[in-house]
Amino acid sequence: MPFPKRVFSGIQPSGDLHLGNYLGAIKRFVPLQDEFDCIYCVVDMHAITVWQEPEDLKRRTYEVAAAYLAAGLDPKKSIIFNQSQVAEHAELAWVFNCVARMGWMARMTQFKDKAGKNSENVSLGLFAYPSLMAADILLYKTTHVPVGEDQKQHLELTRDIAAKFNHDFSASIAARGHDGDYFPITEPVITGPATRVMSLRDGTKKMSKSDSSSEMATIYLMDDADAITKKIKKAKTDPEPLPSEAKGLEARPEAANLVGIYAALADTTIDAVLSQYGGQGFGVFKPALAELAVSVLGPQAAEMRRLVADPGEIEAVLRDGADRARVLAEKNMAEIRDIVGFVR
Ligand code: AQP
Repeated sequence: MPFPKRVFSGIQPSGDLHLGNYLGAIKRFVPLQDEFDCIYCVVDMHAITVWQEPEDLKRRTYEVAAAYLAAGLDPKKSIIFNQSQVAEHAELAWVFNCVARMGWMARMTQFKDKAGKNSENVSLGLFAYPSLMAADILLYKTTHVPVGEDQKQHLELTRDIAAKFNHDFSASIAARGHDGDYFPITEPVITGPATRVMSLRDGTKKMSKSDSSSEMATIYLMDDADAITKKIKKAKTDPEPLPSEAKGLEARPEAANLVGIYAALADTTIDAVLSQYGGQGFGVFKPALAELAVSVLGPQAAEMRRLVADPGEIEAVLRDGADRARVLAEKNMAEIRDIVGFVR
């Protein structure tokens, strides 16, 4: 039997949200609400895989929720909650720790990047991160996960975990009256012109919450109009004018990045941007991009500030979302315990 369509995605409250999080994830969450049952999570348990000051973790949890609401997520249509309020995420992650293989985890490039030369000293949670992510997704039998390009490998691992669970427990799944696989093989949804927004100072490096190399590399969602404009005007570029076709952006990572950002902010395509700006230099393009970015991000930043100033509204949304998520999670987790053979 096909699985009913369901979307799940999440963002870690591990740093200040940036344009990459918005274009690669949050903005794309919004239209999906009209097509799917959607669950959007603030993944605070993922965030603590690296040290977080407790007060910062709280503040950033509110900020991610505020960014969701300010971007247009509707808590009546979508379930919006923070992960730690639904304990079944941790419980299923443990089951998946026993399904996933060490070799699968050791291949994760994000772990290698984050651990760097310090791999003996990072938390065990950072190594097991993809297993918790698989639990987030599969706890709700999610069929579609909108994410940025950097999460592709983790989603492949989620598919491997689902397939191995379905295979290892196939007899138990069938004995409990389930028709076919228990978990769906989830589809990543990585679409649009800005699935990998790059640093404004280095077009080969991902824009990231944890990039402390330069203030000017990252546009934060809470930046004011002056900061956004300054960062775009100072963004690294090359001396050539923009090409009139996308092919001309190959081997020009900084130019490709800015054109991709423009296209995503304007809800258009890279070709359409180049048909308007092809042949023009950055002296024309950058001010146009800055104006567009301020017009899209400015009102959202104002709404985020309003929401976090008095977090009562956010707390109510997260509590209600967690109550609704828990109903789904408890039902599925009860079945999973049974499939695994836990006595209750
Ligand atoms: N630069 C990016 N371009 C497009 N999408 C991006 N995402 C992150 N950076 C970019 C997408 O944002 C969502 C949430 O990401 P996350 O909170 O799980 O953290 P991350 O992927 O590890 O991204 P960050 O912001 O760079 O955090 P740090 O610095 O902590 O690693 C995901 O859908 C992600 O793809």
